[in-house]
Amino acid sequence: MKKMLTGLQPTGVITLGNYIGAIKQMVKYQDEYESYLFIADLHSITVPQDPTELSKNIKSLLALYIACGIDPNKNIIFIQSENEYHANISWLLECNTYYGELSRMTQFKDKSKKQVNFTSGLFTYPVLMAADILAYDADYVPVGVDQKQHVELARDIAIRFNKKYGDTFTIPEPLISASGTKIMDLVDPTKKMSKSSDNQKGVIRLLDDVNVIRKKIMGATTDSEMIVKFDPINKPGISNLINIYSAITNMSISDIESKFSTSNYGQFKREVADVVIDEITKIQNKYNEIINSDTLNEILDNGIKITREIAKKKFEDMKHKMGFMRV
Ligand code: ATP
Ligand code: LTN
Repeated sequence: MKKMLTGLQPTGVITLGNYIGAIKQMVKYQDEYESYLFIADLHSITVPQDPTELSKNIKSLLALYIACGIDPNKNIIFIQSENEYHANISWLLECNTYYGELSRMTQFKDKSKKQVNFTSGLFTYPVLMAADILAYDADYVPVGVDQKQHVELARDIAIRFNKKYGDTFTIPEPLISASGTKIMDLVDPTKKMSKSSDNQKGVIRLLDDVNVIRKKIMGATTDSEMIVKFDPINKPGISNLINIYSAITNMSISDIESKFSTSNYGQFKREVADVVIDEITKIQNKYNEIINSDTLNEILDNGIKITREIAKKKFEDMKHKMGFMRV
């Protein structure tokens, strides 16, 4: 059975973008693949985190995974920092990754610009991500397009390591949602909808009050043309709403254009809000049911037990091949 793996950072309540770009993909394929889903808490500290907030966000993200339809019986779910082998493997891979390669990562370029003083962890972040993926020989990595370059780097590192030390890793492939969707900020639709965005109005979070969600969608930036037509260059706001509607309802872009051909933007936005709220209400109900249950700890105990074994084996294999042994 092919393996699939992904992780999300506990950097705040996840957005509709995270849900559509990563989680929905995991749910869609959970019956087909052996699935690993983790909380990338080690990645989150590449930018400053408040410790109390961080622990809360970790728990909340776990509950949201389940609330979004991730079945704990079909997925191995764990916390990255509980598995010490990820950081160990990452170091061995770091010494097989070039400075030039990491310098070309566009996320690093963007995120480092936003801070006066950024850490070296922000720079080596993609290597830890490669370790997460390669430790489990994942075949597929469901991510939003913004992470594609990192998965490609993981491929390059795996190919290089295999060539140098012999066959060790499966070469992973990014799994991008069918429409290649990147959900954009509702206020500035040229910018990715991001968990850590400063402008709350542009970001829909899965735990937002539904009335707030409706207000955000009704207030989304559009254009003056008044035609519901997909044209990301000239009509980024409307195209973003079409993408959201399409991802939630599974309707094609052209069917959506026909359905709303005689609607004005207000009517279209109301319908987008209806389908988004319907989906998010189900998620919130499930979340409230499980957030304080013991099941969450049981899921994590099971996950760490399984994944520690697998990652340990990979680490030992790498060490052996690299010459770390007594002779
Ligand atoms: P941060 O703002 O902290 O960088 P983020 O919102 O970009 O967070 P991540 O935790 O980095 O979220 O990403 C989790 C997953 O969600 C990744 O697979 C990423 O590609 C996907 N993702 C994030 N934002 C979007 C978006 N706007 N559209 C589609 N997919 C997205
Ligand atoms: N870098 C990713 C989170 C992440 C991840 C991974 C995704 C860490 N390790 C391994 C897929 C596979 C992000 O910021 N979204």
